[in-house]
Amino acid sequence: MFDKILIANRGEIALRVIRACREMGIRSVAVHSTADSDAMHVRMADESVCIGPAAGTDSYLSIPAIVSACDITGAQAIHPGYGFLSENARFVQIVEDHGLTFIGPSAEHIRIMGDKITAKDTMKALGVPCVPGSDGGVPTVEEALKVGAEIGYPVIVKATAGGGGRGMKVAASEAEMKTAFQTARSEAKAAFGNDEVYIEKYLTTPRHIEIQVFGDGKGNAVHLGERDCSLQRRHQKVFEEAPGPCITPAERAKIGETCAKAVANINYIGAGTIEFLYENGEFYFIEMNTRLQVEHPVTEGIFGVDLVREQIRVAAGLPMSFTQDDLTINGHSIEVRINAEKLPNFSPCPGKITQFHAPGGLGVRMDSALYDGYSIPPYYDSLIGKLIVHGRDRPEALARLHRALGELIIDGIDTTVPLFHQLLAEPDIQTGDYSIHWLEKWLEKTYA
Ligand code: MV4
Repeated sequence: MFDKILIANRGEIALRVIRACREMGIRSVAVHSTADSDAMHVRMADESVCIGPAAGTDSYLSIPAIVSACDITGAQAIHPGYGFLSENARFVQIVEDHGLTFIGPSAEHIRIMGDKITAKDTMKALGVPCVPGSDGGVPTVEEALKVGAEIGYPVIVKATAGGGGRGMKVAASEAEMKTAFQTARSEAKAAFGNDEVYIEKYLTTPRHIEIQVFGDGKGNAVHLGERDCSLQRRHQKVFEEAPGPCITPAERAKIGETCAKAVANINYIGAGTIEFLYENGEFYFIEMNTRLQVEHPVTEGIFGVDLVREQIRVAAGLPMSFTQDDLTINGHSIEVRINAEKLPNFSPCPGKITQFHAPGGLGVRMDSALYDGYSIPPYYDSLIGKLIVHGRDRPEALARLHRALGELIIDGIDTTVPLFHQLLAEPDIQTGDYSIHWLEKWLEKTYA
């Protein structure tokens, strides 16, 4: 096992990893920018290294600075958290070339899943159900029209270098194809330097269901069920839950086994998420994320496992501490993302926290790097906390979320907390009746 791990991240996820390290008897190294000298992750880690100026590109994304920080402190492994360098195949390669361990998947798996056409081809060959569409890249409008005629409209044109909602255009009919295709291509070229696009049948009202998988890199893998992350605004998740309110145990077992088999087959190591659109009882693969996700705590809540501990174990060459048979779902978990943003426009709202009080009690988990008097810097993501609740069933989890939100105090800045009070009063949220478009439609009618 490692003696010392460096965490190449900040905020709540850095604390999350430091906590796992401490429970495992592993020393932790925080890295930070000059804007983060007073940040909680710096205070909580065993030691810390300043790696550059405030801008993320000069600090948390600086590969030489982070590798040097390992050298200085003697850290043997790097946990990337999410965002920043967590899905950067070149970083993984450099880390390994320096004799260090990247706590996450191989550079090759990150590269495969980073190219959305290759990811889809790979998953299809592994027996994972995909959205009907083009066979690989579509180079010309003529080809695009042919695909459209075959699969039928509406269709969606996606950039292979995109993902997470960037570089997509919908064509409702043949008449819209030329513009959709050309716009998608030129936007992809400008945004990613790669204009390759592919085409899929456009699903009109799906849910976003993602399967948590975990591999040991030696051909063994498990699944930890699904999360429903349909409640999003501009491709940013705001509310996530597990299990999915509309997924039956039989559906879960079937898609879960398919996903676990797929990642076992490629000797995948560590945590991964296989994203699906779910419509009319069918799962359609869209993307795979090769990192620990923001919303992983809802999965931890219902399975009672520590996913970061498992990431560290398999990175050190140890087996996972559970098998598929050990994994049973207990109750229901919900996470809400608390952002330093002002409603109704979700405009970033950094500033000084004059008072912070985290909720507690049975079934309540607050992952946040806030403290009284902390100043949220303006340079990074606006996520400042995640409130995660667990209950014996969904109604209990909802009641507990309502209760916990009432205890939470964040003064001095605006946050997304009022949104959750409002959402909890909505019948569709109470019954779990929502698709990927529900939140944006609700925001339109509520704040218009
Ligand atoms: C789609 C789709 C409908 N049909 N693909 C958006 C993010 C990226 N991960 C994939 N996305 C979508 N792909 C087909 N074939 C609709 C979306 C989509 C979406 C997906 C998940 C969650 C929220 C979304 C909001 C708008 C569009």
